[in-house]
Amino acid sequence: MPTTLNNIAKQGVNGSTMMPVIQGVGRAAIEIAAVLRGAVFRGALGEAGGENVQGEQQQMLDVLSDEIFLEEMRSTGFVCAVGSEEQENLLVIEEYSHADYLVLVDPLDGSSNLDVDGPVGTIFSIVKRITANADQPLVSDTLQSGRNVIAAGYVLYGPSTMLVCSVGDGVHGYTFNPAVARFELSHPDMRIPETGGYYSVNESNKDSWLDGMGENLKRMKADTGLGMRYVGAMVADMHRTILKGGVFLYPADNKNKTGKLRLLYEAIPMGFIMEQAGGKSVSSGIAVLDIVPEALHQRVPVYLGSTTNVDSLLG
Ligand code: P6P
Repeated sequence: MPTTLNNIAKQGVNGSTMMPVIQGVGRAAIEIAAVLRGAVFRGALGEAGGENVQGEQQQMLDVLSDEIFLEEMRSTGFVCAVGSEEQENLLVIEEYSHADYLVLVDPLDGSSNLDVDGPVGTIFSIVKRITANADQPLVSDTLQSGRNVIAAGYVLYGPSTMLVCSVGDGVHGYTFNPAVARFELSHPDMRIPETGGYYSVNESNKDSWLDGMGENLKRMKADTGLGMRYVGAMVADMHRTILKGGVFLYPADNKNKTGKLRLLYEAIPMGFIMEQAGGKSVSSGIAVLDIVPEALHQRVPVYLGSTTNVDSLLG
């Protein structure tokens, strides 16, 4: 009998409470994957005509994925609010505003890959509310360091649809099996290799990097001889880094002086996964998971990967 997402209930101290929420992520992933695969026939590729809070052109599928994800979080009955890359403010789920958990999400990460049929993903992180259940959840409920994350993970929409997640008891990968329309355990206990793999970065920015990162990368490349792979979707680049080893980085630069990637729904969930897989996650000299967030859409530089490579890169 295959192992399904129900297996999460047996993992660590938080598995049983996290299983229903992660099953909700799984339902959203199945629906988003179906929408992506049929988008070209429904005229759903391309821009929605507006900008998100990030000042980025929203794709129609960004908007739809955000709606699907919110609806599935509502249907769990355990989520009181969602902080989304696509929404300026915290979205309170009114009928469950007394529930215990908040979810941070990048509903469709790397959506600029969509019109070239490239891989995209969903990134999520789950925290327990700080406000009393009798009160309305607030943005302050989301501003918790990664050390308070209860569960996190990502969905990779590639040749297969994979849901990779952790409830603090290792990292486990589930692949969607279309024959039975469910996720089945395919990559138990994922661990990042200590050596080998690739460095993964948008090297076209290197002349504008801050913090001497251009020299650091030049030194690391000479020291390790790593090849380079870069997809431009964090989920795909991170998934390869965890499976093959190496380092993924997005330094601060003259255009994004505090970094491009978002702390709450990109860096923290991916840092949580990376540390659970035996790797290292650093930003501006400290562990990503030790940063205390100050704003819902805060951006940070990120350096995530095999400990030896991250240490070699950052000196
Ligand atoms: P660039 C996608 O927009 C994203 O947020 C991440 O998924 C990805 O790692 C990064 O930005 C790509 O940025 O500047 O290389 O296109």
